[in-house]
Formats: sequence, C-alpha cells, structure tokens
Amino acid sequence: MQMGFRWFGKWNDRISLEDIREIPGVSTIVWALHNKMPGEVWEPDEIRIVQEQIEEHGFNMDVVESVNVHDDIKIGLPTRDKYIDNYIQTIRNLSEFGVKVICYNFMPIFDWTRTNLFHPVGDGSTALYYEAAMIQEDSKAMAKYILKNLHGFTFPGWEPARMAKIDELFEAYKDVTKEKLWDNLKYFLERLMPVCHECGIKMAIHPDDPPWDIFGLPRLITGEESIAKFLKMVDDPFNCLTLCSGSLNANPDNNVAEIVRKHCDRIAFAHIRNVKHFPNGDFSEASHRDCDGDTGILDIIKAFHDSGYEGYIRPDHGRHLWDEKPGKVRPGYGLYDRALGVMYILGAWEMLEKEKTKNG
Ligand code: DNO
Repeated sequence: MQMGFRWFGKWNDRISLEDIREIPGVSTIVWALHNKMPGEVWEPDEIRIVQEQIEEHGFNMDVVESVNVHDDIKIGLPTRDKYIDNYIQTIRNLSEFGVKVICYNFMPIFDWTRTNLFHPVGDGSTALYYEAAMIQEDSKAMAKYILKNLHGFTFPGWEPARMAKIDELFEAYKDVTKEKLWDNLKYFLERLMPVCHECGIKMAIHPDDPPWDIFGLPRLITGEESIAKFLKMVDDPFNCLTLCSGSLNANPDNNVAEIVRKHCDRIAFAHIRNVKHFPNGDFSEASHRDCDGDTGILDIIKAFHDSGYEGYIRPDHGRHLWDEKPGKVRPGYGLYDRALGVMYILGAWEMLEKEKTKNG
C-alpha cells in the first residue's frame, strides 16, 4: 500500500507541501491541474511546473484526481470524439511524467453532493453533512449554497462557470437514461483502453456520491452489483475502481469490506472515510476512527491488507478542526483531521503487518 495526500496546488491550497512532508508515511501527492476545464488538454509545460514542486519535496506524482470528463462525453453527443481525443492526449502527456493512476467520475452535472458543509459534529469540530429531505427539492438552491460555502476555494465538479449553466445542463441531460449513460461510459473507456495499456496508466472510476439518483439524474456506480457490472463491461486490468469507502457507505446496505475482498485486483486507488448514519436517511462524515462512524474502517483496512493490496490509499475528507473555520479551509480538505486519518490507517496497517510477520 502506498499512502497519498490530496493537494490542490501551490496557488490554490492553504496547505503546503512542507506541511504534508511533516505527516509520517506519505509518499504520493494526489494532484490535478485545477485551472483546467473538462475537455481541455493538459499540456506538458503545465504538468512540468507541478512535477518540479512535488518532486522537490521528495514525493511522487503517481495519482491524478481528477481529469474531469466533458459533459458531451457523458451525454453522448457527436462532439464527444473530439473531447475523447483530448482526454487521450492528456493521458499520453501525463504518462511522460510517470503518472500511474487517473481518478475520475461519470456523474451527470453534480460531483459529490452535501447540504451542509460545516455541520457541528458535537465535539466542537464540523463536517460535511447530507440532509436527505433537502435533496428532493431545488437543485439550483443547493448548487448556490455549495458555491457560496466554498468561499472562493475551487472544487472540481463545482466550477462556477458550469454551475451558471445549470438549466442548460439539465436540458442537455434530459434524454440520458441510465442505460444510455452506461453505453456512453463504455464507449469512452473502450476508446481509452489501448492508450492506457501503451502508457501504463490505470483509469480508476470514483463511485457516485451519494450512490443513488439525485434530482432525477441517473447515477451508475452505486454498490457491489454495479461495480461488478462496470468491471465486466470493460474487462480490462486498466479499467479500475477508486474504492471510496464513504461514497459507497452513504448507503448503509453497501458492505465496503466485502467489495474490497471481491474486487481488490481491480482497485487502483482508495479513499478511506467514515460515515455516521441517522435513521431518517441523513448522514454526517466522521473521524476515521472506526467507532466514530458506521462504515467499518478497520474491516476495510483489513480487507485490503488480507488481499495484498499494493495500490494507493489516501485519507478522504476530514472534519474541520481547531482554526479550520468557514472561509479558512476547503470544505472536507483541512490539514489536521486528514493527517490524523493517515496515522490511523498506517497504525492499523502496521499492526497487521507485524501480525503477519509474527505468524510467518
Ligand atoms: C470529493 C472527491 C470527489 C472526487 C471526484 C473524482 O471530495 O472525492 O470530488 O475527487 O469525484 O472525479
């Protein structure tokens, strides 16, 4: 297992690479060119600037999160081929810098969705929260709320320019049924796979967050069954999964440890995060500690360890602690709780390693 930490870039993150260097055990910076719109080619000169920053601090840049997929590809418009060509060029360019994994998603219009970005956890900290009743109503109001509460921080999937065209986007997606979306995903991946082989880059889809349809928009990667379908649909070792424990377990019926055991050979990257469920369907994000949520973090780590996982893991969203107040922190991506998450995951992992050595 290789430990990563998400970083939004030198001019785009209050957390510096020096800060991350002080967290034990991190070897990979999970990065992206956050100024790029979906569909644009990432040019070598732009990638090189980030490479110098990352490598100067002793990290590798093996994982990109995300190269976002243009809406025309998801909708299946004739213009999709042009954007797929651009995506392929980006893969080729990234491979020149040693990138091994691209995390991406195939969610229509919205990426991760929450209704409260600073919900009190009860111990003085705050966390991302999903209030089920609010998601049935006004998608525009929700998007407006999220953009306002990002306080100017960029967030892939929540680009203000895209969100300004929300009505047009809903119109463009109106005939995209679940079946059509599956077909469009297959078309996209089948064009990418030969290039992925050539370049040694795995495409690792992120599950839908939350894992169910929202605002009438279809969502595909929602649990074990759809993951199995996805992996079989394009049955290629370079067609992989980003195992996001929190996204999947937003549906408490998803047993994430079981999914890991079943599909570990096709997991290229993992986000480890804990979720606390409420009886009315709401959920809150929680600390990584197993007993603070319902996701079964220790079972998941054990499942990865038992399966001999050699891919990348990063702590996912953390709570906002101490001085991480609204406006001072990118929601979900503060420094402290994610650093605690690294230590929790590594602690469990090292204990399992010791046991394994002891038992021969
Ligand atoms: C949220 C993230 C997602 C993820 C994308 C991948 O914090 O886990 O936004 O980066 O869905 O494309």
